[in-house]
Amino acid sequence: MNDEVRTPDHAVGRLELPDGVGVIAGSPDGARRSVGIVVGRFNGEITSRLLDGAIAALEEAGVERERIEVVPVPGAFELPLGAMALARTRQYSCIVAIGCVIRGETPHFDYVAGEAASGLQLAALETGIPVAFGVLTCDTREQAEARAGGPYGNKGAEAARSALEMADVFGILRARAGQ
Ligand code: INI
Repeated sequence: MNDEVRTPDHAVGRLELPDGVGVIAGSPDGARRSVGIVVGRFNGEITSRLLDGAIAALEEAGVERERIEVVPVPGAFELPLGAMALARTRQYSCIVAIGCVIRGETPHFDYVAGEAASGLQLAALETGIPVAFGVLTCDTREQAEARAGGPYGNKGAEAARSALEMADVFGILRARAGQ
């Protein structure tokens, strides 16, 4: 599938699980799930493509379009607050955060990208709702285009599948705990 393409920097082999151990593995199954998406307007040409990829992947996984809700925010810096607000409603199985940060001349990039990453993780850890990181952090616009439906796939779609997979794992664990 084109949107799973790895860059040459990454190892291509699949995870090999040893025999004889219990494995609790989720799958990106979207049936009966509601999904919240928070998306940055900054670098909107790129984030629009990531958003399209995410929605297509969710629908492909069985999420009904009417059960996808999108919250646009100004930029990547605002993604954690948006994700936290969505997660706290407890109306969504998972949240997909989409943004694009491109390095400029100043250290601004490091603050925006760093806060987006740590804030999104915090939103997930604080609420227990999976939050996927569909945020590109690139040196150039070309690198971003390559990962937003270009030769290196669509990272919005990957994030959407990751969010569904984690929601599924949580569902399995909750069922086993009798919750
Ligand atoms: N926001 C982004 O999403 N991407 C960027 O590349 C970016 N740059 O480079 O400045 C950016 N800045 C805006 C930031 O996310 C906030 O919206 C803004 O600082 C207001 O809080």
